[in-house]
Amino acid sequence: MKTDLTQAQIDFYQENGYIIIEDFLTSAELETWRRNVDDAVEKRADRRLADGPGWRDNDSEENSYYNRVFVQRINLWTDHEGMRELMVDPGLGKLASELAGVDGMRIWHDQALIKQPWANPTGWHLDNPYWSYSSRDAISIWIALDDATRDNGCLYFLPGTHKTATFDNSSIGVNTGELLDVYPQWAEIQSVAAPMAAGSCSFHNGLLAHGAGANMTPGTRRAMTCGYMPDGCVFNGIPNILPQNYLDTLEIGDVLDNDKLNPLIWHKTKPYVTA
Ligand SMILES: O=C(O)CCC(=O)C(=O)O
Ligand SMILES: [Fe+2]
Repeated sequence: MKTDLTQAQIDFYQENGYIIIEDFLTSAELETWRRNVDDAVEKRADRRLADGPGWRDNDSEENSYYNRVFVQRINLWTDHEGMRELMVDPGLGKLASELAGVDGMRIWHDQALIKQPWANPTGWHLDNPYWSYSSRDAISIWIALDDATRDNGCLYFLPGTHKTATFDNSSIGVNTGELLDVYPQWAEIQSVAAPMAAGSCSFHNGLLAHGAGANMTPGTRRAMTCGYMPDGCVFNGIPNILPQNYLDTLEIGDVLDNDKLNPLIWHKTKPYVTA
């Protein structure tokens, strides 16, 4: 795993809100990621989250479009030992922290996002407004487990939008461009496609506008992703993936420092978890 950054890469990320790191994983590492993600996703069956009754794939009208955007399996690190070892790697936390310019990072949630053959596009959206904390330094990694191309649903970014985004958002729904109704001032920005060879990765800011194309091929586009929370962020009242028994203990403004739910995977000075 390539965990060293140049100042030019950090500057590019800060300016544009994303960065692509080619050949991030070695071919041996890529095989390990593929094996673990495939196994963890298979064991989840139709459950998006490890526990809780809701959020299964189903054929309701509300879900029928979204279920065909991607197969989404969240927090695989919590119920698959192999995924846990991969996701708590301090190298990931160090990269995310250095790009974002913060002292340390916690896992917000991971997710496998698998665009199956002929899948719908992923509408333009921001990530951080979905989450239970609000930060201009939130960041996600997206690791290509298959070659991601313009044909099978690679990511697209609207460079620089992280600088002017508020926390308003649109849902990932049937209208791909709905986010531009919320932010009409972005409608003239040229989008950037991010095709990536398997084993490459990108990082994007939690307030950067991004989406992905449809899968116009009979092949599968697998990606493993993780959203990170800068250490010290506070609860904003949005439940997102937090379990009810934890939500019951939280007031708006409380620091989200539960090491079991949101492990600190890297920090400049504090102790952090190691696999
Ligand atoms: O892979 C996709 O289709 C979308 C990815 C995405 O929105 C993300 O990683 O935040
Ligand atoms: Fe996203």
